[in-house]
Amino acid sequence: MKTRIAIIGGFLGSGKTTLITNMANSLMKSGRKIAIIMNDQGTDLVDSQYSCNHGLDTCDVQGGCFCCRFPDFMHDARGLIKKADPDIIFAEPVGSCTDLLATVIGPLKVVYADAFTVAPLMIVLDASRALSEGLSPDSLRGYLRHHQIEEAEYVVLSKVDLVQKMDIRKVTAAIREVNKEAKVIPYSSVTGEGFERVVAIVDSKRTSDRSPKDIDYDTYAKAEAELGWYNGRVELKSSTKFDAYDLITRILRRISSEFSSVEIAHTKLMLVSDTNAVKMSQVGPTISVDGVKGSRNAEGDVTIYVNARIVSSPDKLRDSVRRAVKDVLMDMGLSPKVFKDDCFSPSAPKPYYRITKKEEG
Ligand SMILES: Nc1nc2c(ncn2[C@@H]2O[C@H](COP(=O)(O)OP(=O)(O)OP(=O)(O)O)[C@@H](O)[C@H]2O)c(=O)[nH]1
Ligand SMILES: [Mg+2]
Repeated sequence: MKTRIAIIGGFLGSGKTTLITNMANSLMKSGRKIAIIMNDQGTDLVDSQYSCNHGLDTCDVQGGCFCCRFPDFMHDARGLIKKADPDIIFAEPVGSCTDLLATVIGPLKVVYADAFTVAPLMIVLDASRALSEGLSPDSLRGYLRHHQIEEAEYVVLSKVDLVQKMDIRKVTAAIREVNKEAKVIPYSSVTGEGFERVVAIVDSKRTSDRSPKDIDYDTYAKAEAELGWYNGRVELKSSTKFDAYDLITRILRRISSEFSSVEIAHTKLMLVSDTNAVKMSQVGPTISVDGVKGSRNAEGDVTIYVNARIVSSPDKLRDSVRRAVKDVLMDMGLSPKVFKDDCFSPSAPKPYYRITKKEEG
């Protein structure tokens, strides 16, 4: 039997991982077998830790996006099928990635048609950010977000709990100007609005049938390169309890004091200790907590993953994040045993396949 793959794309911090883990948990309760493939330009990923800590079968494709590392993506998918024979594999591409119809869904439909069926492409769009920053393609990041919406088969308009009803209508109208065919589903992970509708589409037999959209790869590459990409891992031991929420909030505040909120695409930290696991995020000006396990108190062996995607040179971003993490740990009387990190700008996307409708036919 073919395995169903659901690609959940959308810009950095829009809510993809939250939606995928919620859907995976809900579908597993209804008896479906679920697996997840995460994706990032670097290593030490908050998202993979987050879904693993939810007890979900998770793999990740590291060091580049699904489109550039398509054979790794297929290797992971086949590994998950062998291990757990899932009914549905959720795949979360890097948030700065677009052209997914041509470079991920196209190859799945043409080259791997015997093994997989592909759900319609879902793009998650942060309603509060769409409202404050608009959907114009004129800026570099705007170009990426605009293309993501252009190719969507469903736009999951997330975080509607943070905006007024009339603003939801305003953003929906703006989405329709970009893409008349896409269905828009207002959704909130906080209130549960729209969730069942999204799950029903993933769990249906509907398949992706939209044609790829034109794209200028030079602009796409420039838009990705505008971002600094920091991934770090800190390990320490603490014989006394400390407040993980307080530690992470202080680090997020320190980092954000050095950048404007529009520059902060997404900074996320995950702390895993012997007694708890906590993820916190900053998207634009908004900090939110995603508790996973236990209380706010951490103790024993502690690992902290730090992933920041901010408009910045890699050098400035590396310095800012390192200083923030080291200073806050010192202020709280904690000393790292291991501190590993990497910071870069994503290199130009070079998809392994790019298959358009004509080639499919
Ligand atoms: N208020 C509100 N917050 C949300 C909603 N969905 C997600 N969030 C929060 O937004 C933050 C980012 O969510 P993620 O799921 O990590 O976003 P992502 O798209 O996976 O981010 P990247 O992987 O970095 O691209 C988290 O702190 C979530 O709790 C929502 O519907 N409402
Ligand atoms: Mg994510």
